[in-house]
Amino acid sequence: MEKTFAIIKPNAFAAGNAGKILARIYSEGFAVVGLKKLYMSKKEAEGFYHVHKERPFFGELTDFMSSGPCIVMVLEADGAIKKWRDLMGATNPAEAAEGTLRKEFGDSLEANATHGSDAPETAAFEISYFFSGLEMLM
Ligand code: 3AN
Repeated sequence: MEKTFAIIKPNAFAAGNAGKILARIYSEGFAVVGLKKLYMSKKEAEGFYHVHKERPFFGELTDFMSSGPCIVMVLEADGAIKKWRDLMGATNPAEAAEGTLRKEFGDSLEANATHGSDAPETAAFEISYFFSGLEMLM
């Protein structure tokens, strides 16, 4: 079993879509091994997205991620990293396929409803950034 890190971003949380997204997570067969609501500070968002710090959208992205509460999660499944990215769909909701979370709940490239790790190394960093071992007991 593989673990991945996921976020229900501030736009989806504020719109009241967290429940629908969680229902999809369960119906697609993920185990939710960690879950909490938090309101990231700007500094916490900058640390989380440090790999993007040279990108032109870094300021806007970290402003958005610290603009309201979100839900951070650790999801487990066979091939969880790819499985979750497939369920999310393309980064830009306008390009995301029918039936994906970003198509249904994304508002823009930045407010694209969900985040997911893109590789085992990033999943390990992102999980440990937000969760302790104790918070993932099953
Ligand atoms: P993904 O989340 O699909 O792996 P990345 O890693 O390319 O996409 O981008 C990280 C986050 O940065 C995305 N979730 C998206 O919200 C945001 N982002 C990516 N490109 C842009 C852009 N051109 N303008 C604003 N935000 C962007």
